[in-house]
Amino acid sequence: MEGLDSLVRDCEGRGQACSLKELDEIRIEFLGRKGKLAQSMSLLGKLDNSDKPAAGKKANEVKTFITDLLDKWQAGLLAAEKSQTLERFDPTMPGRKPWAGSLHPVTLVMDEICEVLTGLGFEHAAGPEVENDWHNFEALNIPPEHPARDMQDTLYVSDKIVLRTHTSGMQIRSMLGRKPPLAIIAPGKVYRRDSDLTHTPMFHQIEGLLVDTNVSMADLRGTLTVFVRQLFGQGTEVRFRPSFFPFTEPSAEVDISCVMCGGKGEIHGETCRVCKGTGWVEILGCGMIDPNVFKSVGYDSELYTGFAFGLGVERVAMLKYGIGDLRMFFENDVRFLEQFA
Ligand code: 2NM
Repeated sequence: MEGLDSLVRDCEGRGQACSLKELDEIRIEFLGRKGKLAQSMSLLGKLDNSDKPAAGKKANEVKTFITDLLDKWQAGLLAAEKSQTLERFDPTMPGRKPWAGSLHPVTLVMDEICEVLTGLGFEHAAGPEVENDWHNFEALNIPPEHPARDMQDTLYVSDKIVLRTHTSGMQIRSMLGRKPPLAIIAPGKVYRRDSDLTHTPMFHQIEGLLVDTNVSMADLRGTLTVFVRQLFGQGTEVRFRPSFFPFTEPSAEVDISCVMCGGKGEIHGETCRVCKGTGWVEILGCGMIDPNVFKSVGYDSELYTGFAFGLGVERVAMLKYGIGDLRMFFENDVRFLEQFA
């Protein structure tokens, strides 16, 4: 009887048991098949018969008591563990947003440019990325020996089939299909055999074309000035420099005041890295359509004149968003892309 009482005190004394694992060990120690209670019970057989009923009853009470005690501790430990994890959850914290896709910066800029130009009255044209020699070169006054046709610059599919090196083929198709007046834009992927820090074999281009009677270089200047100011801001300065393209005469390149330094050429006394200190950045090429191009599509160059222009979308996106490395557009790193959501 005394042994049973001390068993209860012994077990109560373990109340500081701190882990569920320790509690399991205590349960085995007291209630296991070879545990302390089982040992005490095995002594019952040696008692006088008259003492056996009372001792048996007592042993059962002790067993129930210890079982209840250990169950109570276990419940307490489980509750404590739960409060360490689940119930530490703070319902006032902002939730995790589900992942949402976003448009690629090149797509965003392409859409924006197209929106400005359709706002000015240009219509959308579309055409194939795999183009034949005539639409990509011949019709555009690019003769057979021109360096642009070189294997070094153009990706050939076969002798007379190329991956388009510009979107002009679409404009040739449009001119073949209808008469002036006509104002179209041709956006899309183009391919060149070029790959370094500032060139990729595929990039995006938008070209515009307008043909009518009495179209002049002044119309070209006015249209492109309005266009770049809508794209880069009304305060943007624009200048035209003489240049050369086989499909236009005269030709020009258009610079805008640097989007980074505002045309000053320096920021906080340091040379601007975007315009290299010149205050200007090149944004597009343009010109008056060469009569030979009109001849290719059967337009009377005595009756009609027109202008065209072309720009690289990645380049515009880099200037608009201040991106210093062209490769960012093609790596598809989500940490880069999600900034444009
Ligand atoms: C440019 C620069 C100048 C151009 C010409 C034509 C076409 F097909 F109508 F003749 N489309 N685009 C053109 C003219 C493109 O890109 C720098």
